[in-house]
Amino acid sequence: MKAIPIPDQPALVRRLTQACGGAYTPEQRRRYFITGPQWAAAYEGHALFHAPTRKPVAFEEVIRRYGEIGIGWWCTHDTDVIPYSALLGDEQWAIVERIGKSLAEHGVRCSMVTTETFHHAVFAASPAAESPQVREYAARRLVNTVEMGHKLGAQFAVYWPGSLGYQVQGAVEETETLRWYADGLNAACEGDLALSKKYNRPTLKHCLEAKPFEPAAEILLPTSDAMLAFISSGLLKHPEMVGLNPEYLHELMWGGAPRAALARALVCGKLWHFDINDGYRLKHDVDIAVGLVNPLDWLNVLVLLRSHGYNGPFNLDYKPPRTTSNEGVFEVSFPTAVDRFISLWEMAGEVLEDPVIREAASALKAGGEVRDRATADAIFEAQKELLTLHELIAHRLFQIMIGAHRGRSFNI
Ligand code: GCO
Ligand code: MN
Ligand code: MN
Repeated sequence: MKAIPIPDQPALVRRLTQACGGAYTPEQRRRYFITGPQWAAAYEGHALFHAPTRKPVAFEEVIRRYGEIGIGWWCTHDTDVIPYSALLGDEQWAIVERIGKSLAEHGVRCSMVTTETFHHAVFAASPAAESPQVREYAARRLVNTVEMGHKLGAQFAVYWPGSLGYQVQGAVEETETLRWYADGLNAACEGDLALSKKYNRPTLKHCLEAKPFEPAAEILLPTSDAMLAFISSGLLKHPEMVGLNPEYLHELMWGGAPRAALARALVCGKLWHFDINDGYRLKHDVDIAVGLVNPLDWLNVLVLLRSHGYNGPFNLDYKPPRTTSNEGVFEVSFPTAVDRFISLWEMAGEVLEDPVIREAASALKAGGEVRDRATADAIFEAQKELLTLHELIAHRLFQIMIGAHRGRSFNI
């Protein structure tokens, strides 16, 4: 095949993307509570072993492109948009005002704000470091982010304590560090109670996000379950203001079943925000776009969330791959991620209505007719044939995913 001149490449990618079909319109996409992070679109493709492959993208462009795609909500770390030199002073509020204008201009709203407490050298020993000066600074930053959130109209604040842990044991006493970490969250919640009055708005929903590995070697709060225990530990002054932002991949990374982790958060009434992406078990945080690795598991996750009326954000916290260009991020990566999510969400609706699954599930719940209810063998014999429905339901889910329930078949 002849080499393809650079100027012809975007048109080729666009033509093949259109040839894929199955795209939703921006209006259809805006009906879902799908949120786009500043950092995901602006990710330059760099990592420990990788030089960047993309150019920096400012918030004006991210917001404009999200608006065009039909991603109705935007979220950010404080330092994604405010340089360290401008933080905590007047200059940051001028930037926040510019962000507000950009959002209004492109019909996008701010859903969530989050504080970067893992990148800058000041957090080398975590935001809950031994040094009271570091902790005081971290608390100021958290309250400052809450104020940014109120100014931008956000409903959520997220906390990912990535560096809360250690590389080597000895210096860190875990119970003390957890108390100090709670002090930071307490400052954020108390600050929020005052700020919500000042801005005449409801308080934000403060959501904790766990990740089992990276960047600390040993992590003090590695899973959503650890976060739930922390919320009800008695260390938080306002546990009712604090819930969870589980991330699909972070639960998979430690070997858990993401759907089961979400179920545990649901029964605690703490599933408030959800980072959606994909990846592999027991590997690093590859942050692949939703549905590209485990579509069937994703379908099952969304069946659970739909059946429980989850109405919080679905946050596209993934990293467009290094091989995708700046243009590709907005032409291919985001629109296709959104469209896979919508397809899976609608399919989940179909699963819940599916007559085969409904009848099979209710038959299982009815159980088999047993004469002798005190005998294990008799109870088992009475259900034995019904239990085959477990496998049939799994097959039916697969059929729904590939469209076989609508008559799609493959010819040999
Ligand atoms: C990660 C984390 C982050 C957080 C973000 C919001 O994998 O690095 O998931 O992307 O979601 O810091 O707090
Ligand atoms: Mn995340
Ligand atoms: Mn992640």
